[in-house]
Amino acid sequence: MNNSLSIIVPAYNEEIRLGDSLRKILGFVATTEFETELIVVDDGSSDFTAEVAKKVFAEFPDIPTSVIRYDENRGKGFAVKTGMVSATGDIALFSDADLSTPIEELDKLVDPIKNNEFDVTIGSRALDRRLIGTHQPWRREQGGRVFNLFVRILTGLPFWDTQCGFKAFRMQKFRPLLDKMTIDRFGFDVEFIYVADHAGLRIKEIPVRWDHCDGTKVSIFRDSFRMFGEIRQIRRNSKRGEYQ
Ligand SMILES: Nc1nc2c(ncn2[C@@H]2O[C@H](COP(=O)(O)OP(=O)(O)O)[C@@H](O)[C@H]2O)c(=O)[nH]1
Ligand SMILES: [Mg+2]
Repeated sequence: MNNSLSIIVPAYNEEIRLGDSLRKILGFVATTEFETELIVVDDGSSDFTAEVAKKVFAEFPDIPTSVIRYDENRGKGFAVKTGMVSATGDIALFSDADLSTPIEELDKLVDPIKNNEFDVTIGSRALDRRLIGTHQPWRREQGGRVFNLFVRILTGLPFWDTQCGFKAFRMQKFRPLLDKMTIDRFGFDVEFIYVADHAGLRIKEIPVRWDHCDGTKVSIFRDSFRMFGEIRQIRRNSKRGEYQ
């Protein structure tokens, strides 16, 4: 099995946080022996996100990189899917633009896929809370717990944190599932996991480090509300057999 890697970074109005993160990722990639490409998907930003990415990429001419941009903001899920469609790696990993999970954690997710133990690995903040340095604001963290409890009850999935922005996929197995995905915003993680589980892929939740970064683009009211609706949509889709 081949093990080239695509790293996908969805980015919405990230001109401030993105440059340093991309330099960290590319610096890390330069030290690894694996063939790796880096894809930034600019999710209809109204700032200089794409320009920042291109500028940093020009500093690392030896590493394959690309910037995908479209003009309308479609949501993190849509951005990640767009990156995956164009990814050429055997394994794809997506990471938040703020590197709340440091890129050095990559091996924890990628090695079990390389070793063919799992097909999908999901970073988790719930399994070992000692790995959390800076916590999310209290309300956000509690909201996350409630959300994950709902996810467990409503989907029957056995995971404790579906929302960490750090996940990896064996693309030969996951790519055929991409066109079943319907959720473009923050509920997409749950749909990814639900559909992968349904298709019999082997999924592992793995504790990773996490340091909350200020500058969140998430609105706790608008986005939580939407996310609960998205979980219900997943149940509806499933009942209608749309994930078969
Ligand atoms: N909020 C938001 N983030 C998006 C969107 N599209 C892509 N993203 C990216 O999704 C990632 C997670 O966002 P972030 O604000 O750090 O979330 P948080 O750390 O969970 O508060 C970042 O890389 C964003 O740039 C979008 O439409 N809205
Ligand atoms: Mg963040």
